[in-house]
Amino acid sequence: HIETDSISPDILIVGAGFGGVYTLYHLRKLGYSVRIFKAASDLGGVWRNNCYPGARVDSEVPIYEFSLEELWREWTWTEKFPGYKELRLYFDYVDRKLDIRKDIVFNKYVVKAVFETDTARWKVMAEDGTVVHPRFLVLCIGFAAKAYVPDLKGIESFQGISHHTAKWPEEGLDLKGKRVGIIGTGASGVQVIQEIAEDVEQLTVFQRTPNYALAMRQSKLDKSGQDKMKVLYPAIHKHRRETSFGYRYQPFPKNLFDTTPSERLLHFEEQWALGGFHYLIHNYADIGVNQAANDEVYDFWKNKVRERLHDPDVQEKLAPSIPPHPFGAKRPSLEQNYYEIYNRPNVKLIDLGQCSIVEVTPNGILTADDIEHKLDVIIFATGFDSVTGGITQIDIRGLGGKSIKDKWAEGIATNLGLATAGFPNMFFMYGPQSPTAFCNGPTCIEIQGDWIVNCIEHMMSNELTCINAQEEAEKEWRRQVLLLGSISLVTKAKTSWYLGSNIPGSYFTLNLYRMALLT
Ligand code: NA7
Repeated sequence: HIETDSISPDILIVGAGFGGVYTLYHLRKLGYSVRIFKAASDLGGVWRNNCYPGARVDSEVPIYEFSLEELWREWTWTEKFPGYKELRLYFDYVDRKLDIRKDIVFNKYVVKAVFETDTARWKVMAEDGTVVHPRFLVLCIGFAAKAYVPDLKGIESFQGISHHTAKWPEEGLDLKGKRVGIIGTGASGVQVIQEIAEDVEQLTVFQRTPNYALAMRQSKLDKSGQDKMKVLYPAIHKHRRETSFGYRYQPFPKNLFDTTPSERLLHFEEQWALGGFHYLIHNYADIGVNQAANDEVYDFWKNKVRERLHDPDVQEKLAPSIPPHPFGAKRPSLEQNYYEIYNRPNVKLIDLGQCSIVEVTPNGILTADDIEHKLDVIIFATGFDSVTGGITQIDIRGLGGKSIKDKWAEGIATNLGLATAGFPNMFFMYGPQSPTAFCNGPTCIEIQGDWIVNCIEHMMSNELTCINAQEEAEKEWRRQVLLLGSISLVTKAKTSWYLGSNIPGSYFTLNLYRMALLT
């Protein structure tokens, strides 16, 4: 091991996305020595890892940015929903303003962390042998740090090019004139499909479950318009902390069947016209818990989608008469021209429910109808071992040498989704049992980041050595998370990263905090 105590900080943060940068900035301002270890070669978190064609955020500005005035005051976005290139430029700008990079050690992939009781410090090891001994360990690795590729028969035999969306080559990939197959129609799949369909010779989409995608209604932004809006930013950023999803808008404070059919049709049309997540979030308060209300929301969505598709068979595959899961039980993507793509002659949709994948062959993908789909490129838009996968792939050992993976194999337990008993002086954010999937990233991160920073400051200024989550407290938090999950229709989806059930043999419980709003 290379002992590098010269960089052993008071606090080690893992990850340099929104969470890592926010926490570093605030802890450093308090005078502590802080370092970030970052696996990639630059900052930007999820926007560093995801550079597949069409990668873009589904939350609009100024909701999706830091709320620090020293940052938003001089920054101008060019689009309401920025793409990954602009988000990377934003992180460059953040670095220029806050001088972040100087405290990040890049290409440091953390593989192990052991809590040493005699010194009450963590011993953290990176893949290259670097070892540091921070007092506090803060994991800001996001919920999508571990990509998932299904274990398909013959996968190694494919002679063409294949990539997972989160492992896309930085230099890009020329898909012009290629026969491309894509597995997965989640947020990443939808974005890739609509971006590449026009360029490729043939696009074959292997869909297991249709995405209930919503119209993004993207728009260009200019400086003068944004400058005028900036007088509202403090209120907008304050308000986003107070809404249940961390956005500008809340669920509509009425139950669906307390309205007339005409009233709700008007409401649906208005939310639809606004675009983004309005139709999901600012819909009636009970659509997440009442199946009959949810069915109405689904039917309106289905009819809107079907209007855009020419082929009745494709209509049924993309917007089925019988919903495979409740509306909102899985995260809808925001789309720009996703549905029109399926009217193109070079796009083929394979419904894996009707015809499953038998194996990957050297030349493509063989389906159960004995057709070999000849492909030059296979794109795995198959998601992540989400939420816990990024944490448990690090060999983290707390009191008594117990590993976090073993602890959570018996069921996830955290206190407030911020810490877990037996792992003192360690915090995580935007992870298990916190609002994660149900909260705009920067909002959740700033709230959790403030809590962690305040806690560390309290300990440092009072010369307290150790903080450890209490088992009783985490039992109560787990009870609340599961209770909220149990009344939510979210648990009705068959395969969902919200439940961990997208990974074969994994959990099937809502391990995220989902606020329930009932009127
Ligand atoms: P998601 O949303 O988990 O989507 C993964 C997709 O891959 C989804 O359509 C899955 O189908 C599909 N999938 C997964 N395994 C298989 C197998 N074995 N065969 C066929 N299809 C499969 O990941 P994304 O990267 O799109 O988005 C993740 C989050 O990142 C997103 O919610 C945003 O918050 C950002 P399924 O629906 O499970 O039937």
